[in-house]
Amino acid sequence: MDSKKTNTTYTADDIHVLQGLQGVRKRPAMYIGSTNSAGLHHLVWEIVDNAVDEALSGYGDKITVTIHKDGSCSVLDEGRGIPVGLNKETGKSALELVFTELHAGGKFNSAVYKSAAGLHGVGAAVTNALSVWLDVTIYRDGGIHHMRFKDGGSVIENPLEQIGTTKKHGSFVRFKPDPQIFSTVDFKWDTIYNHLQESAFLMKGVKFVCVDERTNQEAEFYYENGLEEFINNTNQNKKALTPVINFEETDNETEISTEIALQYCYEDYNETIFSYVNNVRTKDGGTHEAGFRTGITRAINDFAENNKLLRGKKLEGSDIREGLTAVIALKIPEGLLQFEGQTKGKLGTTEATSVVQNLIYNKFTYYLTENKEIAMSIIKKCTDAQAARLAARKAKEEARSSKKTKQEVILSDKLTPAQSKNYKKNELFIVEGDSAGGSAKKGRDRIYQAILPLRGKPLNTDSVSLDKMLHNEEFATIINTIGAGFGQSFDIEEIKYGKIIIMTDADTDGAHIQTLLLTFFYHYMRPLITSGHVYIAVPPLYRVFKEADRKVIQEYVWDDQGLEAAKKKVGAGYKISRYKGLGEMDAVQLKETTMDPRSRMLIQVSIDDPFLVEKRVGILMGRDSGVRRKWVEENVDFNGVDTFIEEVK
Ligand code: TSJ
Repeated sequence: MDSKKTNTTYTADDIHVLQGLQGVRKRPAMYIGSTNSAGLHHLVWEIVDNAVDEALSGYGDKITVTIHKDGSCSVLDEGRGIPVGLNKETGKSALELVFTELHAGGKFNSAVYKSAAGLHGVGAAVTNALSVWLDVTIYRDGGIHHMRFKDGGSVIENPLEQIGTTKKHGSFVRFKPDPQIFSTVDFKWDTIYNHLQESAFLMKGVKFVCVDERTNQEAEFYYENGLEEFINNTNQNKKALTPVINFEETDNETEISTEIALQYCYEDYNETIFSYVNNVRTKDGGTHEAGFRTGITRAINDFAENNKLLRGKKLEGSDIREGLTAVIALKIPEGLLQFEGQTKGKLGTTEATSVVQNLIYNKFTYYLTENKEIAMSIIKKCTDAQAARLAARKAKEEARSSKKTKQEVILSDKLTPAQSKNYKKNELFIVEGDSAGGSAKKGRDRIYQAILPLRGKPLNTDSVSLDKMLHNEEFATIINTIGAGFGQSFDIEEIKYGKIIIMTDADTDGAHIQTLLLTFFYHYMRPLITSGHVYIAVPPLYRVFKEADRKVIQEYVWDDQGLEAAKKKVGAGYKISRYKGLGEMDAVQLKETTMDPRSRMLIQVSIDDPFLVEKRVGILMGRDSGVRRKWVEENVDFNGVDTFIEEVK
């Protein structure tokens, strides 16, 4: 196919086009965020978003993403097909522009609601620019049309031509990412699977298929009651207090359409709110979330007041949102769209506040009136939360006014405390096992590092009652040591350590212990994670060393790639020890490699994507231990909590 055709390269007219694509290659992170695995998958989302836009416009109800054996990935839709006719002035097709001009996609798209592609998506040209080749097949107007690019879009390997006839319509785009750009070109099944499932929840009636030809895995997502199934999926390991409650309405004046699904669960002290605008996550919330919060708070307060269910004081927003899971999905016409914040993750559209607030107030009030029993259970949950909050506040005030100072709080005898009272700088190491705990105690900097050894596996707090958690010695000790309460009364201002560092062996058990601890923090001290106080210590995997002239030359190695370099550095005659656990290191080694800020490696735990966290916590903590073990073994990026590595100083 290639050999007979002459390659078409760009002429002088096309210089600006090339510059655009080359700009993407020069600074890929500016367009796709990073060149790691997240950036790699961004290439897929750019393409998928276009297919999603087509489905949103009402064309095509099936989107298939395939990971191919040759390292390429493809997306197929059943829409109208990207237009292939030539523009008389430019002599170019819309198709060519889509793949060579930045942001061209949106220009041709007249859909009322624009999704990611039309919003802050950067377009299919970016995927082309960062691929070694990209191949397009369009089924349209009875014909099969084909075009192929290579070398980051700088060469048209096959100009657009009709290669056959068909009755089908749709677009097929396949591309192979450039390994010179990305640190990894390994597409991850889990990543694509989760993204497509999330899209399917938001686009009821559209089928998403995920295929991995490397492993012959295939999954299909099709949800008729999108958001309801989203909530069911999120809450599958929780105890439901109410059914999933759905509301839907399009505002006549603004043409903003809103869908909301919500559910209350027992023994959950957090609120989990996912919001979307035109199928794009608004991870920093914004006007629609604000409207939701005000609306639901007023609806419940007014209902409770009218039915004389309040004990005096009004419920606060936090009382009402304890144990609440909600998904808010808006479709906003382009003219009203406004995003804020550095990553554009926050909705700024002012109209959205009153639209959502009125909708939830009116419809939820009506629902409560019509469903008295459910209403009663919700109000009880809220007034219980209120009572707990007031009691905690009272206890805190009493503790303050009594003579007992902070230092007098009795700390566990297991804890080796730090000497300093500089809480911001202090570090708490939660260490797996007594023996490693012993080394850590010796190796620590006693001024600001404290050690708390754990015996065995901590309790799984995803499946036990609050009461049982509080009676668990390990967690009672952790709560007491951190010193800032838990659940709704957790107060981040009171924490006694700026860094809480989980230190376990680098094996499956260690990963499981991390997961259990993070599950606990996630459920009972979430602000500790969201404001970046929780870390995972990463011990080295190897020590490469030799003795020469009565001196020891040594290098610690954290990953397999680093091993060769370390061998060269140490030189002939080296020996390697492989660390299977923390216990194999003596106090000096543990200090040097894992505890001393000048040389250690830490992973800061963050919650980038609560959708994934909820889901993975579900997998990890659910009843199916087989699924869990498989997951733990396959995922080095620990625990379903997205992580990044702190720079090694
Ligand atoms: F990303 C992409 F451009 F490569 C891409 C676009 C990838 C995939 C898999 C699908 C698509 C795509 C684009 N699917 N459907 C469309 N639709 C159009 O481009 C289109 C078709 C007709 C009309 C029209 O007004 O007649 C308008 C548009 C935008």
